[in-house]
This record gives sequence, C-alpha cells and structure tokens, in this order.
Amino acid sequence: MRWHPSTAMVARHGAMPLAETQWVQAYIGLGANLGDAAAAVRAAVESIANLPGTLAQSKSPLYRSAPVDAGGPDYVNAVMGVRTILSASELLAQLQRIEQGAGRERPYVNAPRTLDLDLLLFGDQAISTPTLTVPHPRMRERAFVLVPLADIAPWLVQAQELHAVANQRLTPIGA
Ligand code: PH2
Ligand code: MG
Ligand code: MG
Repeated sequence: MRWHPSTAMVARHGAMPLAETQWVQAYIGLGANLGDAAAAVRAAVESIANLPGTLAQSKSPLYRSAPVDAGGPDYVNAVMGVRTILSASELLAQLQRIEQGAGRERPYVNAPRTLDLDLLLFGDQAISTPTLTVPHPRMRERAFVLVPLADIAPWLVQAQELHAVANQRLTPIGA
C-alpha cells in the first residue's frame, strides 16, 4: 500500500513521526447490486487501499447476498479493515467520493446502487452526527456484514450473532 500524506493531513499533523501518529483501526462495508457489482467492489478495495493516510490491512472474500430491506438484484458484499490517520468524517468524505466515482445515485432510500461504502466501526468510537452514526446501527442484524467481518476480525463478532442471521441468504463467491 502506498503512503500519500495529503496537504490537509500535513497541515493538521505537522511533520509527525509515524510512530507518534494516531492510527485508528476502522472497518468498511462494501456493497453493490447494479452493473458488474463484483468488479465495482474489487475496484473499491483498490481505491480504499490507495486513500491518503490509510493502510489496507484485511479484506474478506466477496459474497453474493439477497437484498435485505431493499429490492432489486442480489448484492455483492465484502468487508475491509484499514488503519487510518484520517478522522471519521474525513474517511467518510473519501468513501463518498469513491461512491460518486463509481456512478452512485440516490433516487430513494436503499435504492439499488453501483457502490455503497459504509463506515462500520472506527476504533472503539461511538459517533452520532446528522451524517454519520458509528458503529453502523444495523450492522449486527445483517449477515452480509457480520459474516465477512467475522472472516477478517472474528474477535468482533459473537457466535450467537452469527446464529441469529443464519437464515439470510449469503454465498461466498471468491476473492
Ligand atoms: N445494503 C442496504 C440494504 N440492503 N442488502 C444486501 N444484501 N447487501 C447490502 O449491502 C445492502 C442490503 C443498504 O445500504
Ligand atoms: Mg449500506
Ligand atoms: Mg451507505
């Protein structure tokens, strides 16, 4: 993964040695159900790995999943772990920029989408603003989040939680 400190980061953090920088472990949920959804998710993994001040750490396999609380085609979903020196709002803005680059439109709530990037966890922080709620409020009810999260961070998911979502259709489709 490459290291691209942005001007804003250098301004805020100064010429801080890496060891003193505050790295936060974050988890991002990826989803798509329009167009070539698997290609969109794979491209987003690369885009996230190339974000400024962000190191990709882990990526789950891709899964095909039935839409939950939504219509349209099956989704492709995955979860990625990163370490970042961005703030949660900076990371969210970057994720939204990647969504826009993939042609994301928002005609109505839970509309089919070319790419959806959700900030699931940001360290152990609880964040509640009009534009961002972390932990993601519905992540523990959704197999398409919990199963890939358990692949890469099993200590964050309880067996009982996986059991509770075992009825939701989810099939691994590879890397
Ligand atoms: N995302 C939603 C709503 N429903 N269902 C699946 N299977 N996968 C998703 O990513 C998903 C969903 C809202 O973001
Ligand atoms: Mg979502
Ligand atoms: Mg979203």
